[in-house]
Amino acid sequence: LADDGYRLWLKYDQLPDAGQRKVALRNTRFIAVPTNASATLQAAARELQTGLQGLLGQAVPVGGEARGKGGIVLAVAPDPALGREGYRVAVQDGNIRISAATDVGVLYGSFALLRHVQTGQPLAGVSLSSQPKIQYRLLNHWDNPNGTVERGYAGSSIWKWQELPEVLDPRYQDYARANASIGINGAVLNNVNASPRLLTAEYLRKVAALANVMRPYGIRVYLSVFWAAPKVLGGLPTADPLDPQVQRWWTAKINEIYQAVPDFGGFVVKANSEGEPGPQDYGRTHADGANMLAEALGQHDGIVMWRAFVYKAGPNGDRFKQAYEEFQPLDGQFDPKVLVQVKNGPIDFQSREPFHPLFGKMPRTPLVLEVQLTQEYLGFATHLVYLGPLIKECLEADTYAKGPGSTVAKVVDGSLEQHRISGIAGVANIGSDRNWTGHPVGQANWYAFGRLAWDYTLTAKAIAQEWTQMTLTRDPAAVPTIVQLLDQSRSIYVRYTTPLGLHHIMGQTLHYGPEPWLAKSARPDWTAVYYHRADAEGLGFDRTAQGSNALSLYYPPVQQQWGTMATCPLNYLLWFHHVPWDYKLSTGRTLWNELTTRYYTGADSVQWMQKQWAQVQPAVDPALHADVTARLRVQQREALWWRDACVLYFQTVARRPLPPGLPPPT
Ligand code: GCW
Repeated sequence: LADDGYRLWLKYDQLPDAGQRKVALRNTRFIAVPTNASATLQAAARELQTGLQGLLGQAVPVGGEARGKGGIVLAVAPDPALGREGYRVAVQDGNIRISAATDVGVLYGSFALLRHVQTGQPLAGVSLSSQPKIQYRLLNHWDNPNGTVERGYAGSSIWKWQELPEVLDPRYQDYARANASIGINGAVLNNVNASPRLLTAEYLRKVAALANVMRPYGIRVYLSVFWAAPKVLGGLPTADPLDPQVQRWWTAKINEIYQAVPDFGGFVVKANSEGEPGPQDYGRTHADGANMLAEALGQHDGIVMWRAFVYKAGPNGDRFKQAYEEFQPLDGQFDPKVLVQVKNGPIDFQSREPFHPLFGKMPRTPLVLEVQLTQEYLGFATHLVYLGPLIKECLEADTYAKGPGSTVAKVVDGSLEQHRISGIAGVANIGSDRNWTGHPVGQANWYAFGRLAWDYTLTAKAIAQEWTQMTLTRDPAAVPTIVQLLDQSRSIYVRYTTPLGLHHIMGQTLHYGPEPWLAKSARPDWTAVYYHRADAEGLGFDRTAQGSNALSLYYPPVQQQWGTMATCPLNYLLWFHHVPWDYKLSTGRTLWNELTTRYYTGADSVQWMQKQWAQVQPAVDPALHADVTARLRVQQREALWWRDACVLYFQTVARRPLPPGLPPPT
């Protein structure tokens, strides 16, 4: 049977090495779970049983008591060193003991043990221990009640609202398993451009049904909120957060939600952004709005994630600065249950952005990092782009808030300011396509997000390797070839689309393909020429003191590094500087020559990607291999489209010949 990708990385196909299977079988003769085990422990035992049977080719019995030695024992025991969700897997009294302070910790430990076997590591003497660095690790679905997914490229929504709550698609459980296996512990079910419908009694029953499926897997459900719900659902004349009627409406609504979903996680709010209503409609601040919801949550164990993605039209403002200008002054005003959710980066999920200047500048507010897994600006589900390096780059960026080493990761995990709560969110790339993500390699982005949310010290490469071994092949020659391909893919994409810090020059309506010539739009800051500023002198957006001065939002060491053309890393150069075409870069080339060279080498590199992929053909499932091969063909064609469109357009402004050796655009 062809591999349709449905099983994701939870494939559990038999280990090829018979010797390894034999050793593993000696250590997994039984799975002992406490009697009266919770649904979570039962899920852990079931997963181990299914997984090991597949991997080792022999059924493993599940029972109440350890039957001597050579089995797996699941144990819940207090262990302050592990926190609420951490686990330990160790050999004890001749058994492999998976222990944690909570049931869900044991579940995470069980998945860790399976991953250990799946990636071909020996079971004898196994010793694993880990706990998450970030507390709320969430997927944000931009799914609408009508089944569409905003910026979704993998089919319609996986939530079949009209069939719920009666019909429970088995996919919901597989979704929960996949998330639990990488430590994701929350799902925001609906689009941040939220329909008020989700808050109706009718939909809350459906939400509750989904929550019931996810609960055993340690996943809580959350909802995005339509700010004007008290008006459109409650019939109130206002949605002013300071109006007592509005407050009462939300309190009652929240109580209703918790009746249906006792472990409901809380809310995400997009307010006063891109036309959405919000507290500013009533002269109130984001803090007024967020705090009202937090108060209405009362004693319930829920949080409010208030998005900082705001910007307004205006020819003189720099959109780069607007979230900062609106939110930074509110630091210290938010309720303890509120986190402010900040995108990577200051503009909008571009293929490479400098880190958002809010990180490190709101010390009294926990900040959620929001990354986009669905490839809105990175080639949809057609271009192969592994996002591990992108997410890592952001997390490792140094804000210098408290001196060197004050990374975005340390802001986000709360350690820099000793916050009580911390969170990270990935905008999901999941849809109803049989393989979940459209592009088979999109699965790696879901996987990498979960793994980094749990432990951002893992390298993007190590994660790519795990995923490859679990999902594509265990062939020792093929694995490094694929890992190299994944690891390079994002920088290649940047090269043939937006090298040297260019940004927001994509096709305007779909956000697909190049449109650097776009000069007119309903919004002055929504054109490509606004962002690249190409003119007879040069290229790039001057964000130094001579320009928009967005650079001043960062701490001085960052300002210093990025503040001059000579010291600014080439990857960010055109984000911050208007660089003369003939300016000599550290590569020895002029800007014009470097720019065009990058477009050409970037597009050429897609051929390299094709070759790498062709090489591993014997080691990968034929259907899956053919699928990726076909998508790479599109990618190759479109890399040339990007290259030619951008080079030819910028040439009309730069009026310079291509550097010697580059063939003319096709
Ligand atoms: O990137 C933009 C998208 C919008 C999205 C918005 C946001 C959900 O083009 O589709 O809306 O960001 O993040 O709010």
